[in-house]
Amino acid sequence: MSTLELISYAACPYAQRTRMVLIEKGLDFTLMEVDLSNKPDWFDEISPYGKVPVIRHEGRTIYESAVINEYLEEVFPTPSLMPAGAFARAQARIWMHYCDAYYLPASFKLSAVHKDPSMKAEAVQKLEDAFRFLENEGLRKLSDGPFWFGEKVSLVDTHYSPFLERFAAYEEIFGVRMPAECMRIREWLSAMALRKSYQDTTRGLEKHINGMRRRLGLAA
Ligand SMILES: N[C@@H](CCC(=O)N[C@@H](CS)C(=O)NCC(=O)O)C(=O)O
Repeated sequence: MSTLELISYAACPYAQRTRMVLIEKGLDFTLMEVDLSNKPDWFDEISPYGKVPVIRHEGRTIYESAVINEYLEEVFPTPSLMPAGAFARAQARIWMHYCDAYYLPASFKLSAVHKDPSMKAEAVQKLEDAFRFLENEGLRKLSDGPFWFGEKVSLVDTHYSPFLERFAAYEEIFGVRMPAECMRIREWLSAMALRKSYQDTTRGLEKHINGMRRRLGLAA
């Protein structure tokens, strides 16, 4: 039996980040799905925040997707999913932080206020600003692509991929669009969609749309 276990939930984009990293690294792991609406007692003991993903490795547990993924990078350094050099690594961490601190709050805000037209307009504006920032300050400045740090996939790519994969459901449900000039983001997403880590973990647009509609209490 594998010594690496991932406690996950199929629809969770944070757990998907870790599944993608495990696949990119070619690691053997056991996947255990937890029903988040009926969490087993043992889950509280290993997940202080009550959230997935959690990994169990050599008898110890680690939680928080970004922390787990850097742990995997340290313990299983080949193939490396971080760029070389302290400065580039700091850049990678800045862009992962941007995802969690700015991009995701902007996208969650839109789903929270979508029924109020003026609040929705403001939320759409903020989300479009976040896309432009990713495009112009991130992808365009860091490399010629297709990935964040060039030819090789990194933890930044696996950090964003599950969430930008789901943006298509936002387009469908909220009628929002990625700004037309964000060509590098589109190219990046197409390059990600070709990877095994994406193909083995994606649930497909229909499930994202249905899941999001269910969570928002919208008719199918
Ligand atoms: N910051 C966490 C977020 C994880 C998270 O929000 N997971 C959700 C599922 S997508 C969860 O487990 N929710 C269960 C709950 O909050 O009770 C990470 O990056 O791992």
